[in-house]
Amino acid sequence: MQNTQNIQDIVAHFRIEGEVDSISPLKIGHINDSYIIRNKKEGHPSYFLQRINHHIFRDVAGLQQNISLVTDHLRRKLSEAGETDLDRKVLQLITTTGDKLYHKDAEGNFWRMYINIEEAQSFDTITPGLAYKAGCAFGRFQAMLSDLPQEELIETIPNFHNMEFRLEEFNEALKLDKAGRALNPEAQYYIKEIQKRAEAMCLPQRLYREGKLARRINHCDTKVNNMLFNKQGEAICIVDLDTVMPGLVLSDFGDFMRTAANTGAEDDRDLSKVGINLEIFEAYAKGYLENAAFLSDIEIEYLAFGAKLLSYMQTVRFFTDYLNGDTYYKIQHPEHNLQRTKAQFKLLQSQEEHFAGMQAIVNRYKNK
Ligand code: GN1
Ligand code: MG
Repeated sequence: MQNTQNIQDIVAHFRIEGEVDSISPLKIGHINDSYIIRNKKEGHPSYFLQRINHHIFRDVAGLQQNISLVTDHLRRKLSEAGETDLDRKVLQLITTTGDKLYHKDAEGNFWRMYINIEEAQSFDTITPGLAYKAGCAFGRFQAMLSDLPQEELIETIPNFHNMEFRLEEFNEALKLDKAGRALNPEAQYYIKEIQKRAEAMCLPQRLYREGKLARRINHCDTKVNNMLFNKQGEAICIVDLDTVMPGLVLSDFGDFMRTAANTGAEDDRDLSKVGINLEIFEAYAKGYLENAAFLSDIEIEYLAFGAKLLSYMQTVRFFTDYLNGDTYYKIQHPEHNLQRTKAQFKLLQSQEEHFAGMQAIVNRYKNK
């Protein structure tokens, strides 16, 4: 995080209305740094400023262009549907004084700004009622984007949810063992468990190659806390659009379940708390399937698999970062990535145990 004076200088490069009152850093996300800029002048918005992690998002211009295309498209759709108050329903980028979608500072950092959505809340754990609304909202989100041509978007992180690629990264990390962590018995246990499932977990990637599963425009980070709700508990806006790009819908469905349909936290120290929450699973599946009319039979058939896949993928990604010496995710303590690995793997085991139940839920709500 930067000091306030530096941030003030950055803010001055954007076309904001009113006058800066206060700047406060926000502790959200594992990747970018975020700040809220409050306005001194009444009637003017507050703003959300982010330093984009350009080591992870290598093509910042392409990334910002994606977000601009997607938010313009969503705004047009909502407006055609007669919706109002659009700045609370779709992220609104603020351009720089040079009319660009981001600002590059003298140190080579990249910054972007949005209008901040006031009186909104996000949750790390939710009720079935909210999960149902989130399911409806993510289903509508994909439906609204279904006629935006995929070729117009870049892959902001190539192979982002490609399991074969994530396993290649894992194997490379294992071979190099940069942090000298691979040989300890605990790590050995997770290595074997990852390897045991590797082939089965690459099935969707094979189905895609065979032309059986299609790619659509996905969010690719449908964590429960990327959904904003208003004070009345209505889902209002989907945020964190860095990874909106073509992908398999099972991964968006799965990532929500990974984060919301878990009785514990993503990085719970107490593994006895971690497991699938089938009530949340059911509520979200119902809302999603009611709104995602575009899905093919085979896409529906693999939704529950998507939940297992995303927990497995996140186990592999956290563990790979642990083996690499914690270079990707922000960590709060030295063993954080191992702790995350354990919690994600525990969730996967619980999903494996309840897989038939998850499939039955999806079957109950399809075509309704
Ligand atoms: C990262 O943006 P954030 O921190 O919510 C990651 C996701 C992971 C998630 C795990 C660009 O998301 O893919 O699922 O952490 N984003 C990127 O919590 O790698
Ligand atoms: Mg993100």
